[in-house]
Amino acid sequence: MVQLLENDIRTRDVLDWKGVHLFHFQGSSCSQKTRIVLNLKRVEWTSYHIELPKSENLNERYLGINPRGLVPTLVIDGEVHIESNDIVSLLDARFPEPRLIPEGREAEMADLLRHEDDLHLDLRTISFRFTQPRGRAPKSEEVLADYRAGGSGTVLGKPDPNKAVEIDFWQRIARDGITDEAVRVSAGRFRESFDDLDRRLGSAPYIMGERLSMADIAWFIYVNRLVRCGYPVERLHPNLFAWFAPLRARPDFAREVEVSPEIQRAVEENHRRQREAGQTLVDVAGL
Ligand SMILES: N[C@@H](CCC(=O)N[C@@H](CS)C(=O)NCC(=O)O)C(=O)O
Repeated sequence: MVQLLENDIRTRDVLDWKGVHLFHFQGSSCSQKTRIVLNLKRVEWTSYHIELPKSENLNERYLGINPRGLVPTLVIDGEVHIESNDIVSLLDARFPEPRLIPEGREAEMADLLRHEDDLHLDLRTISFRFTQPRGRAPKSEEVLADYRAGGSGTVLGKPDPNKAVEIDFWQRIARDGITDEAVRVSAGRFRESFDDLDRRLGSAPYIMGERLSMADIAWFIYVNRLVRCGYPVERLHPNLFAWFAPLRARPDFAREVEVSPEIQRAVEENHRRQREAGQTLVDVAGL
């Protein structure tokens, strides 16, 4: 669990906040997952929308709350929690109805969620090339300098290595773009994971068996994003698609993954150009 220590936090007023507060962004996969969990549990929460395209996550105030500069962040009765999988696990413990982590299967769930988190930069790699174009350098050197300098720079009292990984990602894509090779590697990792899920879903309606669990919510978000990028889930993983389609039709899931009409148009225009150039996700990754 990543509950920040008081010394990690520079924006001190949040330590006095009562109730449940979520810093999130509509289009962020980890935020979408967290909001679906809050919806299912009917938790009342206060929303703070952080515009990632405007780098609001890297300003002094937000870095003072989450030194890692990522969304989501949960503030609950003055406790500050980061890392979406830790946040949803905490929500399951504090608001147990309905239970989304089956009792006695916590370790198995932790493995499934860790694996999902390990693919986060792969998701970003594919999203940045196959959803709406974000320009060559989504974070300028100036913004990255503020990021480097802002906040305490510590998580649980120790210098946070994740920040350097993030800065490296932004500098790499500004330098090289999202290369074909990076797409092939990331898509290959998803294909392997989706094959595993497809096998599980061949013998049960949900990833962990008979009931919807946190694993379904977490992987739903990834499958949804990959489908939007043009990954052929139905053709390559039919059981996974049969599981995904009814979840995608549920209003409490659909609402959280909705995109604005302008973004949808930009994605479609990007796909049209990619089809003309023989550069779709299927073409580049050889799916
Ligand atoms: N492991 C983290 C990953 C969080 C993460 O990378 N969030 C993304 C949005 S999905 C973000 O904040 N990106 C920063 C940006 O795009 O500037 C978690 O699960 O919370």
